[in-house]
Formats: sequence, structure tokens, C-alpha cells
Amino acid sequence: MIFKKIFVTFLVLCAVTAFAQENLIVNTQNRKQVSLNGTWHYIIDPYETGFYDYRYKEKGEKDAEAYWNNPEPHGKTDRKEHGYNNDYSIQVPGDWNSQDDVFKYYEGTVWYQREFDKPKLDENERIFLYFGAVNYEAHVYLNGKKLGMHKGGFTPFNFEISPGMLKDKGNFLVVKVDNKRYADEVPTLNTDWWNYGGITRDVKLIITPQNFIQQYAIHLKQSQDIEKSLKRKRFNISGYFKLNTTAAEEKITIEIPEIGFKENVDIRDSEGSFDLEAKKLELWSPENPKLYKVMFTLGEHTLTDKIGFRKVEVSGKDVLLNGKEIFMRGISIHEEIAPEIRRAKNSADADKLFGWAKDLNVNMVRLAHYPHNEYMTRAADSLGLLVWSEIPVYWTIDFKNDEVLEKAKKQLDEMIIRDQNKASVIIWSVGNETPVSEARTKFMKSLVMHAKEKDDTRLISAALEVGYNRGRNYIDDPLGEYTDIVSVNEYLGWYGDLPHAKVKSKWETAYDKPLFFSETGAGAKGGFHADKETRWSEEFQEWYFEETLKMMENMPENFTGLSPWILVDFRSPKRNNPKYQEGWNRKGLIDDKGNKKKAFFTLKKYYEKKEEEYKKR
Ligand code: GCB
Repeated sequence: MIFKKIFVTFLVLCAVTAFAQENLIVNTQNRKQVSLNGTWHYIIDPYETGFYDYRYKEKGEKDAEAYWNNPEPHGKTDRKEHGYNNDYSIQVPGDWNSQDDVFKYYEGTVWYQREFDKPKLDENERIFLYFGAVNYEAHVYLNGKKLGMHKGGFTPFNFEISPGMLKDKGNFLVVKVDNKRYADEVPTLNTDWWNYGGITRDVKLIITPQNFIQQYAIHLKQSQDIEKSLKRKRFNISGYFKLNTTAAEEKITIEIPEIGFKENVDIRDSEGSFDLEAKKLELWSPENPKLYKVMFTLGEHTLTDKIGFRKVEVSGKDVLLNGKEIFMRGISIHEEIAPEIRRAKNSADADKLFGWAKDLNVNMVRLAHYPHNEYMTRAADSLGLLVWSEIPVYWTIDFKNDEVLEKAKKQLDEMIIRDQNKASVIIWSVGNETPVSEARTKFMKSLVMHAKEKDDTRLISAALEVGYNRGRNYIDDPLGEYTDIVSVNEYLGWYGDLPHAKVKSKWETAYDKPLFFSETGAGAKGGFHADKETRWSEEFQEWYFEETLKMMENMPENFTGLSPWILVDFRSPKRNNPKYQEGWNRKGLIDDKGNKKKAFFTLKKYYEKKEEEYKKR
């Protein structure tokens, strides 16, 4: 009997963790909802006392000492050794590190708690609890019952709340958040960024009709000859729907009112794809980030979205957007607001980061090294910024471990499902600087293939490393065989030699594919001025960029752009020069106070020139 119970629990847990992405609800922004952002309570629990009993076994669901249970004492004799109150408050969304000094360097478990009243529901409506992201592991409990758990610090998840679980008033919601690092997680123990913990993104109740559209994709069919389509003013539009329904057959109407498009799609057994034709579409591009209001109607309910249509492809040595060769004037960005030493979390933060990026005259952003929040990709869509979006398969992941591969795939799926309708996202990256070995290439190839299988409307890449060899830089990492573009992180003049070494440097790839510099950069402390050979000075960084840009003049024909490292200084526990770094990676073109360094203007000028050059083509 006990065995059976354990087995059943195991199965339920597997279902919750392994298939969470199947149940993911997309486009939550435009659904009926109640925000659970705001003030929550917390308990810091480094020993996980709220989770394990004194023999270190997971506590039973009804255990009064478990921190997911309401600890209100029943009377004066009642012994309660935990509790939630306003003296221990924390804001959601937000990392915990920036909210109180007790959290500054904390990595471990923190319990979050709040209450909420049952929202008014129409007949047959369903209710889901949605988290934009929790770093890293979340166990979610409602009124003492476990809703589920999720691992992965940068992707969304949701659980359904059955109607019987909710009381009219004072529903007791608890989340155990744990951001400890482990060798067999993604990312692993070692990263060059700060491991901000907490419920870092929005939390909300999503209210849906009984039967609803859970996931969908709608895009230009990538196999069409785009020049012909533009000439004929007829475009193939394809995609799919995944419904949450009990009906065997459903009909969905897709409308794009601005162009008079209205078509029906029949769906059987909850899933189906479509292939349709639209006229007069204006295509999305950085120069014209045209988004259309698109409406999907199932029964009496309509879900709307704002969607751009574009085609991205590799043709020989070039990357083409809507049939035209592009040069990616990029910049890498961490999801951090440096002047406030915290994770970015809302649309004002996205505007701030992209405001800086736009000022640099970029047309592309590399959102490193993990999926950023959805405000970023929504903003990129409307601002016309091409996006590289990445999963945190970073450095020395446990490549021999199949479970780690599954964890990485799950994050990849969640990233793709959430953002597959963002025209701006043109590259999925499956990792960064993974050291070459047979096991690693097998692992990474499997991720590339998985991404291709899930989404054929984008390019797949990964940031590779380059071995410098006396001025000849030959990129032959075996992973390059599988990615659509060959991307490398280039630091000649910072990690080896001095910047002048760059000018004579030659670049070659073993692959006949576009070449992209996913990083290049040098550290400088904002406001520190000296001669150009003095490390950490703004002049050194400026010199580094000047030499880099000279090197750009001699790049091979397949060179297709760069996303230098990085827009803003970012917090990193690995950067401990007491005078110049003080816990910050100083490769930002903008310092941690928000001041532009000299190199910002060097790169800006180059990007202005590049923009003009490509306009004339
Ligand atoms: C890299 C990594 C990036 C680091 C950067 C650096 O190659 O991809 O995460 O922060 O170098 O500053 O060294």
C-alpha cells in the first residue's frame, strides 16, 4: 500500500515537472486576470526547516509545522515555531537580494506567503496560477495542498486551481523558493553573473473559459519565396493551436481586421495546424516594426495578440530578413538594472534598457544568458529590435547526464512556447561557451535539433569559443556544423595580448555559414581616466573598441554582425579587483550608475556608419 502511494506520488510529480511546458498558457497579458503582485511575507529558511522534519524527511502535507500550513496559534498553549507577518514583507515581483540587506548574498530557501480572495468567476470559468519566473526551484502550496513544483529560474509555469480548493476569502498561498546552485542543474554552479533569488517576475491568476486556446503560433510560412509573395501581395501564413478542451472538435476563427483577413480553422482532438493565405501584409522589420492586431475566437471568447510577420533565413553566407541581407548591429544585455542593483522586472525596466540600446543605434540585442522577462520581448517587437534569446546552458554543464539534458530541453521548450509569436526573436541560442568534448557536442547537438523540431521560423545558434593562434583565428568547433550561424565570443586584446593585436587578426571558419561575434569587450571603471594602455581606464576600453572596429574592416565575407559585451556593467561574484571591480563585471559601455563610458560613443559611431552603408544597398 505504502509502495503504491509512493509510486503514485512519484508519477504525479513526474507529470508536474516533466510536462509542465505542455500546460503552459501563452499570451497571459491579454487574458482575464487578477494580479498577485505586491506585498508578500517571507521566512528565510537556510536549513529548510519548513520542508524537512528533524530526521530530514519531507514533511507530510498536513504537518502543522510545515511552512505551507497556516501557522496561526490556536490558543495561548499552542506552540508554533514559524509564522508570517508584516514585519517580514517582500515585494513581488523582485529579486530578494536587492530588497533587504539580510538577503544581499543569500542563496538558499525563502518561503513566500500571501492571501487572496476568490475572484468572481462566471459560470464554467477556470482558474490558473501563473508565475512569470521563480529562481530557481519553486514548490507551490495553496490552502495547505501542493499545486506543484517547477525548476528553471527564467521561464514561466502555471498550475490549475480546482474550484473546490478555493475559499471565498483568505486563500493561503505559499511558495518555497530555493536558488541554491547545483552541479546537475541549468545553469550549473559556476556563472559570471549574480544568482538573484526570488519570485522575480509577475504572479497572477489567469481566468479562462471552460475550453480555451492554451498555446498557438501564427507566422509567415518560412518556406515561401518571399520576393514572390511581396510581388503578388499574397502571403502564406501558417501555425498551430493547442487547446485546453474536452470537445473532440472545435472551430477557431482567426481575424486580422486591418487587412480584412478572416479564416476558420477546424481543430480535432485539441491540436491542429493551419496553412492560409493573406493579402496586403506589411512585413515586420527593425525599420518598420509593424504589428497587427490578431484575434482568435473559440466559441464566444476572443483572445487578441499583437503580431508581426517576417521571414528570417540563412542564404549561403548571409542572414536574410524578408529576403534582404542584414547586418546585426547588436549589443548583449543582462536582465539587470545596475543603478538599483536588481533584476529587471517590468515594462519600465525594458524601456530603460532598450532606451540605452537604441541610443547606441543597434538593431539587435542579445538577451544573455537566459530567457529575459516577457516585457523585454514584447518591447523588442514594438521597437523593432532583433532578438537573440538563450537558455542558461553556460560553461561547464554536466553534459554526460541525461537528466540535465532533459532539464535544458524543458527550459528550451518553455522559452520557445512563450515567445514563438514574437517577430523580433530571430535566434534561439542553446548555450554559451561550452567546452568542446564528445559528450558536450552530443548534448548540444541534441538541443539544436530539438529547437529546430519545435520551431522552424528562427535560426538556431550557440555562442562558441575561439582558439587564438598567432593572428589566425580558425573556428572549427564541431557544434558549428549543426547551428545555422556560427557565433563566437571574441576577446583578443583583453584576455590575451593588447588591443593592437587585433588589427592583423584574421578570421576563418570551417563552415560555410554566416559568422557572428556574440561577444567582444573589455573592462573599464566608469569615470577612471588614464592613458590608453592603463587597464580599467575608459581610454583602454575605447582603444579596445577602436581596434576591434578596425579589425571589422578585414572580416571575411560571411561576417554578419556583432553583439559586444555588454550594454551595462553587471554584478558578478567572480570579479573581485578591490579597486576597479568590487563585485562588478566592468565590461559595460555604461557604468553601474548609468553613465556612458567613452567606448559607448565609439561603437555608436560605427553603428551609425553601418546603418548608412546598409541603407544604400
Ligand atoms: C564570456 C562570457 C560572459 C562573461 C564574459 C566576460 O565569454 O560569455 O558571460 O561575462 O565572457 O566578461 O569575461
